[in-house]
Amino acid sequence: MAVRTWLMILFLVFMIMQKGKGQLSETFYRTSCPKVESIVRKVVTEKINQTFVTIPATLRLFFHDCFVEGCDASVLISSPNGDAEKDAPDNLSLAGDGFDTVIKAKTEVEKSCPRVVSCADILTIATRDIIELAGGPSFKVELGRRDGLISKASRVTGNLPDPNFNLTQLNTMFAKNNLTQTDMIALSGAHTVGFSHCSRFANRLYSFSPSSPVDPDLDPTYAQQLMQACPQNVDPRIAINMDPATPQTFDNLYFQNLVTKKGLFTSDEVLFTNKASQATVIDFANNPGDFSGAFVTAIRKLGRVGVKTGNAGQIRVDCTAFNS
Ligand code: HEM
Ligand SMILES: *[C@@H]1O[C@H](CO)[C@@H](O)[C@H](O)[C@H]1NC(C)=O
Ligand SMILES: *[C@@H]1O[C@H](CO)[C@@H](O)[C@H](O)[C@H]1NC(C)=O
Ligand SMILES: *[C@@H]1O[C@H](CO)[C@@H](O)[C@H](O)[C@H]1NC(C)=O
Ligand SMILES: CC(=O)N[C@H]1CO[C@H](CO)[C@@H](O)[C@@H]1O
Repeated sequence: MAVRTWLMILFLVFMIMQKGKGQLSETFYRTSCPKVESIVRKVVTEKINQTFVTIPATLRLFFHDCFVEGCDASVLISSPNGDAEKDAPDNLSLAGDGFDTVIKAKTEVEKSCPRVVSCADILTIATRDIIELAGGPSFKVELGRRDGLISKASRVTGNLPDPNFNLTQLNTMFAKNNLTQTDMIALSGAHTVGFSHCSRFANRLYSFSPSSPVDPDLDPTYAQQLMQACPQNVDPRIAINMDPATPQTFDNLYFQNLVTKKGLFTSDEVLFTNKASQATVIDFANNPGDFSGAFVTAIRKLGRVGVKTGNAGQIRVDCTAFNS
């Protein structure tokens, strides 16, 4: 073959390799840190052994990270001025065990592969692991995210969904993140584990409307139970299980709860009451496999939101601080 043809082939191979560098891949650390997934898995397992809260805390942390600046560990940054992403009003409810899981896993990963694995990828792997360890589906994760250089409380406002959102508002916010209505419904199934503070749904119990203080879309017996757990003027630190049936298992009972009007937030129950999304909720309630499949598709898509790859951002050494 002519030299020119060889050069052309070389150039193409180079271009393909360059392209690969800027993309997420399931084998991203195959040569640079082959043990990363088993290292993270061990830390996550140990942490869950200490406290169940690790599971919902890590899952919600991943969601909040991805929806603000993309999945880039921006939520982990601590600012001495108290104006980082995690300092936004929603911070109080991000449980510390999620942060602790990533920080502990990073410490272990750094011992084997210093300055190679991003905090954003560690959070992604840990999230996959907690889902599986809570009884949810197993799946592979794409890796190769870089850590972001921006973390601002002011960027949180308007980028996270509110528990009083209606279907249109939910769809709009998820669509901004390249997620469909089906993705949004499946991801809402994350509320099958974890806790909510009373303040996030008290309006549905005490001040829904002038004619009906209790939200008519709430099962009356469940509403009574919620009022007992969350009386008016309750200690703001009190939190209750979001899935009253199987609060510690990642299953599709969340959707069965919606069908029986036991969705905790308006944003949960509306998925069933609105005809435009009801069929999907009924499908997920009746077919656990459909939910699992849709959830895996959706959380892998969530993991691609706003990612930095290639030479963008940095690989943080300390997940709570930008490299100096
Ligand atoms: C669809 C829109 C969503 C809304 C309006 C919403 C809202 C909320 C609210 C208000 C809480 C209670 C926080 C507290 O009081 O401590 C909560 C908890 C939680 N959310 Fe969501 N969320 C949504 C979607 C998601 C998604 C997509 C995920 C993950 C894939 C997720 C995972 C969680 C988890 C695991 C908890 C429990 C946290 C804990 O126990 O520490 N949520 N959510
Ligand atoms: C977690 O706890 C179980 C039982 O208590 C034990 O068998 C297992 O070895 C523990 N795993 C880790 C990683 O600590
Ligand atoms: C959803 O809420 C928005 C904002 O409050 C409102 O404009 C819209 O009409 C609502 N849509 C439905 C279907 O209720
Ligand atoms: C959504 O997808 C488009 C096309 O792939 C991409 O350019 C854009 O950055 C994505 N948006 C987010 C928030 O990830
Ligand atoms: C625990 C914590 O960090 N709380 C802070 C949350 O953010 C608000 C400002 O939005 C601060 O006032 C809190 O101190």
